[in-house]
Amino acid sequence: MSLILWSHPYSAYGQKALVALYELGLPFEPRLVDHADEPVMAAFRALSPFARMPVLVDTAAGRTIHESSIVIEYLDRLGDGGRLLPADPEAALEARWVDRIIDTYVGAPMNRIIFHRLGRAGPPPPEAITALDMGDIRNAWDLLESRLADGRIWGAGESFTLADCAAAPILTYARRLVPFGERPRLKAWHGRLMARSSFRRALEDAAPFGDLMPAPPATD
Ligand SMILES: N[C@@H](CCC(=O)N[C@@H](CS)C(=O)NCC(=O)O)C(=O)O
Repeated sequence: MSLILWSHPYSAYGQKALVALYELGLPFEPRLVDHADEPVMAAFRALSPFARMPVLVDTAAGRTIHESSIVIEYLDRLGDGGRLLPADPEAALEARWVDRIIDTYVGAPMNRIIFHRLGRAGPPPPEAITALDMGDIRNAWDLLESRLADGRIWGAGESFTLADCAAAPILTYARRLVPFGERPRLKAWHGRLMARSSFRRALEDAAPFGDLMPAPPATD
């Protein structure tokens, strides 16, 4: 086996890469990023410039790949190609667009809020900063709700792509900070993501770690 995935099963971005691995059926060896294990963390920090997971190491190719979206592009090439990044350039553009919106305006503000709540990112930020982060997530919900108005089944069209790998875990966590509210298409898409077997497998991997999210479960 030549692929090693450095991650933690509870990590949203780690799950994003996991969903891609399970979709493509690629064998890999999971390597746990265990914050309590200093030698493991030293090895991880040496691999990851910002100490962020996931990191994919392809030992056969002698390559280390950072950033979940790039990890998925790389995995898609190792698979049959043209699946998670569609071969059609317009469809690929849409998949990348949805992925960027989710990463930049949902995942990044979500992680800022979570890491401060967990006490892992210095003193709490001023309320105004948290309000801006929540506002970005709310705007992203509106944008995605309107993008889904064309009746697409998945995030970027009729096939499951990079956009859905990103959305499955990140929407699942972020809706606990900013509820979906009255956005029926977003809710229905998330329901389909929750039922997808690749994401169910990723959630099963995370289950032994319990619920680490510093926010109440979604009720909407
Ligand atoms: N832009 C990065 C974001 C990765 C990221 O923020 N990962 C979080 C986990 S979800 C992380 O590693 N945080 C540091 C930590 O948990 O120690 C990507 O797409 O891979």
